[in-house]
Amino acid sequence: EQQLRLATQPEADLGLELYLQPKVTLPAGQIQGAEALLRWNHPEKGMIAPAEFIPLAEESRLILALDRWVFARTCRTVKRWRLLGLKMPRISINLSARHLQEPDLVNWCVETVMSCGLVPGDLELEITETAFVNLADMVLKQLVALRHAGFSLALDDFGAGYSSLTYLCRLPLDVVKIDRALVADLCQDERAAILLRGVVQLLDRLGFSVVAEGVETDQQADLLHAIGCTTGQGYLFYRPMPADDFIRVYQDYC
Ligand code: G
Ligand code: G
Ligand code: MN
Ligand code: NA
Repeated sequence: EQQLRLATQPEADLGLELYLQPKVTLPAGQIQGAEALLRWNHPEKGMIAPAEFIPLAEESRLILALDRWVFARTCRTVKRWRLLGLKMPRISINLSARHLQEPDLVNWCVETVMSCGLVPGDLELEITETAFVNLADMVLKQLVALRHAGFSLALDDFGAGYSSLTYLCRLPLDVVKIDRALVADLCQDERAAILLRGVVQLLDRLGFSVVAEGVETDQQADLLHAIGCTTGQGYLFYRPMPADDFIRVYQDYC
C-alpha cells in the first residue's frame, strides 16, 4: 500500500514516461485527440513497451498504481500546457478493469482532475471490454458515476476477445474503439469488410463515436472512411510519442 501511494505521486521517479498517440480524422489525418500510453524506461533494458509489463501488473494491485500514475501525470501535463496558453485536444487514459472494483475510484479521479484546475470533461477514460465479463453491479455503478461526474467513457478493443453486443445497450458509453484485429482484416477479406461496415453502422445508429485502432495503411484508412468510420488511430498517422513531442506537433499543426 505504501508503494502504491508513492507510485501515484506523479513526480516519483520510477523510470515511467508518458507517451501520447494522436487520434485523427479519416482519411485526412487531422488531430482530434490523443491517447495516453505508458512507457517504462528501464535503466538497463531501455524502453519497455507496456505489452510486456501491463499484463504482469494486472495480476496484482500494481496496475492501480501504474494507471493512477498515468492519470495524475496526464492531468499535470495538461495543466502545464494550459498555463502556457497552449491548445490541446481531449486526452484519453486507459483504466484497467480492476479499478472498477475500487470504491474510491470516482472520488480519486475527480479530485485529481480538479486539483489541476481541469474538469472531467477534459478527459476520456478507455476501459477494455474484459472489464465487463462479470457485469457486476459495482462495475455498472462506477461507470455511471464516472460519466455523471463528466468523464467521457470509451469501450476499448471492441470486436475482439470477449465482446458482447449487450454491453452496448447496458453500459453508459460515449465512444467505441474498434479493435485493431478487425482493422487488420479489413483489406484482406471481403467478409471482414462487410462485418465492419455493419458494426460501424450499428454503433453510429446507437449514437456512439467510433474510433478505429491500428490503422497502418492508406488502403485501410480509405476503406474505413468509405464504410463511415471518421476517426482513427495508428502508425499510418502517428506513433505514440513523448508528451512534449506531441504538444509540439499539435501546436505546429493548429
Ligand atoms: O503501447 P503499447 O501498444 O505497447 O500498449 C500495449 C498494451 O498496453 C495496450 O493494450 C494498451 O492498452 C496497454 N496500455 C498502455 N498504456 C497503458 C496504461 O497506462 N494503462 C493500462 N491499463 N494499459 C495500458
Ligand atoms: O489497447 P490499446 O488501444 O490501449 O492499445 C494501444 C496500443 O496500440 C499502443 O500502445 C500502441 O503502441 C499500439 N498501436 C498504436 N497504433 C498501432 C498500429 O497502427 N498498429 C499496431 N500494431 N499497434 C498500434
Ligand atoms: Mn486504449
Ligand atoms: Na485497443
